[in-house]
Amino acid sequence: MNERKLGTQAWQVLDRAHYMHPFTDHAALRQTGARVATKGEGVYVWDTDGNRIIDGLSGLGCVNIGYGRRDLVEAAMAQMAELSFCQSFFKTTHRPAVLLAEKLASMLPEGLNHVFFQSSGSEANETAMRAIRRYWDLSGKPEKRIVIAREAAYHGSTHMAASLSGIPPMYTAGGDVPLPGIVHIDTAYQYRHGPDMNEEEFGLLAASWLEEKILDLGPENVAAFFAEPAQSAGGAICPPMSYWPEVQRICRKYDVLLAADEVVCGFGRTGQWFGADYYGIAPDLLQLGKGITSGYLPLSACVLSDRVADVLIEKGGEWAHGFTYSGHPACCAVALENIRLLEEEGIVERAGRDLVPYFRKKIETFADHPLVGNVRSVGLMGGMEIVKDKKTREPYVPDVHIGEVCSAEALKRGLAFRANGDTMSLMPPLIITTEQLDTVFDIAREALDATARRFGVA
Ligand code: PXG
Repeated sequence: MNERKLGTQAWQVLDRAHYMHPFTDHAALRQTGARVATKGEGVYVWDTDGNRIIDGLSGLGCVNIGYGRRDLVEAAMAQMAELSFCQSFFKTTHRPAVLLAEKLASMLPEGLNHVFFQSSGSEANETAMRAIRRYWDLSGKPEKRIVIAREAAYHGSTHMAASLSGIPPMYTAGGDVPLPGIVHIDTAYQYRHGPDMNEEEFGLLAASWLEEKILDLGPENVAAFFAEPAQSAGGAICPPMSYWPEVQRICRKYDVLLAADEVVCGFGRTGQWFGADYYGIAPDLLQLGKGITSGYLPLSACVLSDRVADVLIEKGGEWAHGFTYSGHPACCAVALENIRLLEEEGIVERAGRDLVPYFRKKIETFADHPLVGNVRSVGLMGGMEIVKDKKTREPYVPDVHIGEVCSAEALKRGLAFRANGDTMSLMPPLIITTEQLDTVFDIAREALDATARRFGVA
């Protein structure tokens, strides 16, 4: 079989027969068939029908540097040719893992110096949870077990990561999820929880829900607060600037560890290198993934502060935790090259300086669209929340998935524009130009207009 000659339909038949997709209603997929992607270059992806799609989502918030960078391909090839695999279980190490760990420690806030590698964001969060529980066990406080997470959180799809997540189908789907010892609080979602308040006051109010929960559970029982600096999959929920410093103050007051899931925020999404830089916090644990390699190879990191690592190292003996692919040499080599390019070409710096204000100005023009109840953004992550009634903020979901209609309208016009519930999300690659951003927002508007027409909204 010459696979390259197969047409879209033939691929769809094979796909349907054998390939189980993540987060997919396969019965529905059977009706439409999947789009078959073939090639990526810069901010564009092509499919077997010859369509060129502008990727408003950076894949899944990972392709920060854009598609098709030869330097990354060559970094992987060179490393695979030299040392294709190396375990680090039995007193063995290798250069790319050491160099990357050192590089991350030098970039992250003070004290985050100890790097554990895995392949996915979900696994980085597993590592963080195991480290948190072990830290308290070894510190002689095993009763400190409960971890507080938030509504609308997405931390991944393994049992623990799904349990930490706060998007209803994730942690309410049954199958032993949620695992015990995890509780959720409301998040800093101003449009739903405090729309008429001053932003800074709302941030302090939302932080106070954490304090209330800690006091309710008893600080002696609370191990950690686990949260994304800004929530991506939950619908681009961006807290006011007053929220995070207050959360950090509360965690310190009650001796509760702070674990920041920066799987999406890390590597420039907020316009600064890390969400911790943007919001001015120094977490005890910080998880990275996605943008660490710009999605070219799977890699994630769980970075432990000196405080946590010192206890694990000095009191713990062997930590029975690790993965075959912890610190995979090719993945680490690609991450190093990705970070080098992001730095040397000033990609993160330019995004923060030039693109972020432009993106914000453009997205804010959607506030008066008849379908859009709320617009929000941080850095190059933005959301437009569709509502049935702008006054009452009544949503369409769960009765009607209007966001999916809008998403399909955008795709027809050449834009990947994701619906997270009723919120239409954008997180373009950091290398996008302002002209390309104009196209993104022009198509987004056409898609919203077409959706409004289909729903009889003027
Ligand atoms: N943490 C965060 C904050 C994430 O966004 C994960 C952990 C899990 O990473 P892995 O590599 O295990 O998938 C994620 C994943 C979306 C979307 O719609 C986002 C993710 C995955 C799927 C869809 O924005 N992020």
